[in-house]
Amino acid sequence: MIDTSRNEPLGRREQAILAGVVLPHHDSQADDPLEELRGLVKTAGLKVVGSLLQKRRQIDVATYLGAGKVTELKELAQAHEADVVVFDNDLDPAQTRNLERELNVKVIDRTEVILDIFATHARTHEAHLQVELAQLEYAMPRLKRMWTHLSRYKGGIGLRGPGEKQLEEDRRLVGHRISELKSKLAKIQARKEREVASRALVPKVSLVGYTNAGKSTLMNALTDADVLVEDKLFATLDTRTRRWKLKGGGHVLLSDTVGFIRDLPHSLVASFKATLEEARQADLLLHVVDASSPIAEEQIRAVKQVLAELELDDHPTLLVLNKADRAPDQSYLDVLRAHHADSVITSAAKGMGLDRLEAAVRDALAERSVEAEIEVDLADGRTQSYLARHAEIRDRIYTADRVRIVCRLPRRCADSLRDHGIDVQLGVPALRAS
Ligand SMILES: Nc1nc2c(ncn2[C@@H]2O[C@H](COP(=O)(O)OP(=O)(O)OP(=O)(O)O)[C@@H](O)[C@H]2O)c(=O)[nH]1
Ligand SMILES: [Mg+2]
Repeated sequence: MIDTSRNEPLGRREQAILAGVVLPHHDSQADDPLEELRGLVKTAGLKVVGSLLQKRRQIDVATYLGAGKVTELKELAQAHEADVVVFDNDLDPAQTRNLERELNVKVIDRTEVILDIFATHARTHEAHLQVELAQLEYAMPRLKRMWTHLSRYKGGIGLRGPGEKQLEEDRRLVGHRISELKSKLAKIQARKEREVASRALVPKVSLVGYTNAGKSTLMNALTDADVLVEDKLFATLDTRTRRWKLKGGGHVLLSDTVGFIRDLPHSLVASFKATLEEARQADLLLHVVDASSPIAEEQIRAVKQVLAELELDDHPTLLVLNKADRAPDQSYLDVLRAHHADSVITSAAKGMGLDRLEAAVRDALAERSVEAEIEVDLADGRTQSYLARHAEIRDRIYTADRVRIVCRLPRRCADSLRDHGIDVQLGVPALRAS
């Protein structure tokens, strides 16, 4: 099991130096390329005592940084009595080993920090399983290094998560545990699929977006969810679903989900598929953006990339430009909005723009479902039960051996019935009026 009992490290906080290499194709608009890493490291409970950045045309294969910079980094680490050097770039196991030997302190990369935060924030059984899987997949090719760690250092970042006992097991046992976790998660996912599908009649809306964009705050503002809101990265790791009552009548099911980040470790994306089931089955995604961030566009791109990895990129999506109250000025918001046609400006914290958001959601959902008249054989029980599950049935008109079902249903269901050769006629307002 993962040790998540510890939120705050005991005693003196571990001291970290941040390090990164900026390569020519790096296109970040951020003033400080290490700013996000700084936030991650702080969220993980470390104290940042220094940083070092190198611009290079290409990386040094052995140590990532050039030899001169490695020496500089070593002096920096010594001067600040650092316990750990955190790299913004992904290091392969050999690079980590080489750097540790040169620097004589523990070296970890951004992925390890993210995994560590996930391990500390996991609350539910499912989240624990997912994090454990991601950690083991990350650790697998690095078992040897972690072994060295165990003898050289006791505990600390990079070693939280799969307990020390687990790391003492050999590769085969880790492999065995990985398949066990995968099959447990597959079962959870199958159960969730059924659960979410059984709520078919109520429209489903999912909040997705970069970590810290304000998804949970928006969830709280729209429903009485009372979910945890924190100025920390990855505050939310599991999905909460609440009923959102629309002012104009009716309601939808709104889900809050785990936040994304650029270069999210692939194993984490994969293992969080079960948690993202709500998003997968949503009729509409609300992509929440921190519109006050100077790198809002980059974050939008990163989220789109993760959505694509999850095969959610062709889902109907509405962009929510949140934290408008903190935006540098109106023109910044105008530019963002001009770039993204389907977007709504809000401030979840100040309760601004929520009515506009509701109207936009209502419109988007209305487009997603259609009024239809569907005629089937009375003997066709399969189609009738499909409609009972997926459609809001308004009327059934019987003839000798057929039934005409007047209903409202998701457009994709209507299309799928048509594909199966069922007689579907769209838009029959005359009957509805009666
Ligand atoms: N100024 C301002 N702050 C906001 C707004 N919405 C959220 N925040 C703050 O932003 C921080 C993150 O908010 P959360 O709602 O936890 O963000 P999240 O997207 O759920 O983050 P994760 O769960 O970590 O992915 C908190 O400190 C909120 O108070 C807003 O509209 N304006
Ligand atoms: Mg959240």
